[in-house]
Amino acid sequence: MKEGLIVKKLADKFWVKCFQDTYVCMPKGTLKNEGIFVGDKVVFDEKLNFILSVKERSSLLIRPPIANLDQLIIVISPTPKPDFFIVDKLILFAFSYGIEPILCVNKCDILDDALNNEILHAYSDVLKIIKTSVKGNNIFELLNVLKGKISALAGQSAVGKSALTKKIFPNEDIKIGDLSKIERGKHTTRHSELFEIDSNSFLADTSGFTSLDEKLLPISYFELTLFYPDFLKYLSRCKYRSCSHIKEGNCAVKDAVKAKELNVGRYERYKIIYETLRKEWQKTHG
Ligand SMILES: Nc1nc2c(ncn2[C@@H]2O[C@H](COP(=O)(O)OP(=O)(O)O)[C@@H](O)[C@H]2O)c(=O)[nH]1
Ligand SMILES: [Mg+2]
Ligand SMILES: [Zn+2]
Repeated sequence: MKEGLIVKKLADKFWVKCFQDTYVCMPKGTLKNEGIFVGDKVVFDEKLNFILSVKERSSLLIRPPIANLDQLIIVISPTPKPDFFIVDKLILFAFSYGIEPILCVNKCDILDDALNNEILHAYSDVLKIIKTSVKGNNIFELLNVLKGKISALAGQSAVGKSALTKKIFPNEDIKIGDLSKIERGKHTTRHSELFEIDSNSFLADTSGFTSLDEKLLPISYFELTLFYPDFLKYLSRCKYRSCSHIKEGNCAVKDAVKAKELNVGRYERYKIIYETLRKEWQKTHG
């Protein structure tokens, strides 16, 4: 028996990495395929190539479906235009599972000041921001944050997740999409795979998406503000300690939005997510 890390899953087969060796295994007995994910640490029989059990997880993301992530690298780019709703939701998914989100602004070879300022204004108090350009051969900020961590790239289609991955792993068979085809809704990254940078650093490229359902967030509406570090620093100046920053008077967050200290778009998206979560809660709690 050995312990290993699931680095790839295809149909009913799992690639289990154990030091320098990789074993292609199947789950044994009552273990179900659907219950094992890339990123899982497993106990396996190296002679019979059976996975015997899955170790306890620190987290399991749904989209992308990867276990035990340390970091979620949320990739955006000037084209396609950032969908900040997806960004906000990915940040919330990461925070709520105890995964560190990092914002990676890719294609900075074509980034203009207006978008750059918008991104900084909305997110510099929320998470670490790095810049990359595959075209400009500039990925060192990304390489830096990947050290010693299990990370996944996530975000919209065509922002350059696979191009970044290919840059780091030139020998791997990674498909980079043709922008025009992807815009017609074709996804090029079909399965998740953890690529090894060194024995304790791994990176997964994942398929992009066009939307993300906030109803899947493991957060109740009244906890939502706790996952907004940029709002939290104003909370002590709101009149009510449980201020939701929506209908209450004397709200320091609303004042900060008016004063353009806080980003209006980020606040408007917050209200929409809050409302969805509130309705969800009412459905289940009457
Ligand atoms: N200008 C520019 N284009 C890029 C950059 N990175 C990726 N692309 C292009 O963006 C398109 C989509 O890339 P891909 O990696 O497939 O995106 P994914 O869907 O996020 O995996 C391809 O045409 C890439 O060549 C970059 O840094 N600068
Ligand atoms: Mg891709
Ligand atoms: Zn408030």
